[in-house]
Amino acid sequence: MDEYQALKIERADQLATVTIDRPEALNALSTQVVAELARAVDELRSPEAAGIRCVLLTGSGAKAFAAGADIREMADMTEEQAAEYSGAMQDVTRELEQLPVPVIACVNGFALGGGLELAMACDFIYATASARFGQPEVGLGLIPGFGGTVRLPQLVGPARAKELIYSGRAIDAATALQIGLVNQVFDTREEMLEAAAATGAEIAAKSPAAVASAKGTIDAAAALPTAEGLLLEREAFAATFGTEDARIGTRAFLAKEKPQFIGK
Ligand code: CO8
Repeated sequence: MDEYQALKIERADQLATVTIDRPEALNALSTQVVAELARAVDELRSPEAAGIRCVLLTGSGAKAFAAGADIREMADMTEEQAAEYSGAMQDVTRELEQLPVPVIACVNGFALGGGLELAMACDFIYATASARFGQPEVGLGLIPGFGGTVRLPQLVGPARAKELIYSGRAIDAATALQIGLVNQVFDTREEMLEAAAATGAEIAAKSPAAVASAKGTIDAAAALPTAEGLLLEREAFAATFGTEDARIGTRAFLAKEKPQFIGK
């Protein structure tokens, strides 16, 4: 993988870990971070990344996943520059969602504003007990601009999203767990990363073709009425029968063997 200044990218077996690495600014999403995230997501799609079956996204340091967009950079932005910044980061969140492999956000400390919006573009969120989540933008005279008005209501319902966005209030990990914003909470960062890697290994042992199809179907169906979603599922389900993995998986089951999936 290429050189990065604001990110660290590590690969272990079938797992890639992307770490936002600006702890001195609580991993704020500067234009450089956004550009490097775009490049990293692109690389995760490239042939060199073949074999990676799950991605973890986290922040370096003890205090933050990401404390939002970079307020220092934003302070003097024109409307035009803000549209460009928001568009670039919205593209990153869409591309993350469209990666064929699952992405697990591992939130240590603050996930505020754009930080929470980035975490919500991942497939699901693990958190440390010290994590705090919020959309504080209205306190800056702004509104969420990296997808928060869209994804937060989808995840926790419009009424809870409105209370969080209008008040700018940050909630703790226990509350985030209770409202379904995060899947699991851990005492320490190490425990969280170990658990996420274990989940990644479980995912990696399954058919990559089927996991990619399930991811695409769930995300596409979320934007559709039930009948259309079911139709989409029917087509995607049928298409899995055209894959090698379906033959490998069903034959291995019948032979009482462990399947060795190839991803197509
Ligand atoms: N941007 C830039 N720098 C930041 C940010 C940020 N979002 N957050 C923290 N920092 C910097 C601080 O300025 C400080 O730097 P320095 O040491 O040079 O003064 C350093 O990180 C440490 O921060 P604090 O001293 O403030 O640490 P505390 O532990 O006292 O406080 C908080 C932690 C509560 C997280 C506090 O830093 C804070 O409130 N940060 C801002 C949180 C916020 O409002 N985030 C939302 C930003 S807006 C946004 O994300 C909008 C997204 C859509 C944009 C649309 C496109 C235009």
